[in-house]
Amino acid sequence: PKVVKASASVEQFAPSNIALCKYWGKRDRELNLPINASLSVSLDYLGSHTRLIPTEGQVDDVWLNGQQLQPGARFSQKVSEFIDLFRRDQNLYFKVETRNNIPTAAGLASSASGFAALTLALNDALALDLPPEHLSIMARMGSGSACRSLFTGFVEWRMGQRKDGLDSHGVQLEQQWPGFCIGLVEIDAGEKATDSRSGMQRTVETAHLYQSWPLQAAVDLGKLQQAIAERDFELLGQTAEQNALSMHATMIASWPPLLYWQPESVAAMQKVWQLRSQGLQVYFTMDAGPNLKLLFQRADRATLLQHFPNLETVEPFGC
Ligand code: 2P0
Repeated sequence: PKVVKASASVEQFAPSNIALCKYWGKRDRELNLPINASLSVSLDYLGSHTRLIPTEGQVDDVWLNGQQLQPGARFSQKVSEFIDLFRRDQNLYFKVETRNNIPTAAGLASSASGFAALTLALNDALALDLPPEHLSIMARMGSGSACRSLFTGFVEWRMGQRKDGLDSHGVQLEQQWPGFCIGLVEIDAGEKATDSRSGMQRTVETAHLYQSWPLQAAVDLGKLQQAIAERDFELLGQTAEQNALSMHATMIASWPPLLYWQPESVAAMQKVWQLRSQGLQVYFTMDAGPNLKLLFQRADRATLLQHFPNLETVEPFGC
């Protein structure tokens, strides 16, 4: 993109997102190009606020949730390398303040919303005026799943076919689903031992089972599109839960094995299955961590809260 000199400070917000069909595996690690298409739902007001203030310094000064990071810290380096894509060889540095309002207790990843908000802020600070799909492509370079956080509601990440990645970005689905709820079940809010980036690389390189993953994802994507178009909650829930468990199966089949679950994760899964056997329409999905995200409808919220008292619920399409 064309770059002009930044002047005033800017602030932008981007939501976190939960994938119903997961992104797991890259065909290009430099550009974050996925092996499969994915589909997510954005979490409304839960996400990252990022402010950019031009500085006279010769390095970016990165703050996360009110704390200044060391220039050598991993997140700080990732942010600075991402700004390099916009800065190129210009003498242009920022104080970057990112605040996540995602309840830390929920243990949700914040890199998706963080890089999406940073992309939007850079677009403003540098007066680039890039169209949404172009912003999504840029956000993807920071973190793959960030390309979905550029949009609200249901979002499909089209994997694309080009080597340069210019056709690999998020696309917002037009359908809304009032009453669609997501519940965050905290099992463990701590840092995970293996981040997604190295976890997916290990899976692609060592799990023979991974060969079946692109097929599973392609079938699930079609089912989810149908479920969303027809507001078929059972089809959506079944597909999302099976997709998440299939992704975890490829992780477990890696070497060294990758098991993100804790005993309490399994107990929560069994609780969901038991509630379902009693007629409650509740499903779960899980990412590269021990926490569960429950999928249900507003009418079942009160009943569900009796069984998961600490459930933090979000309605991506409002009330
Ligand atoms: C997803 N995850 O679709 C999947 C499910 C985790 C499990 O996207 O290396 O942080 O920055 O492209 O985007 C997390 O992966 O990885 C992720 P990079 P990212 O939500």
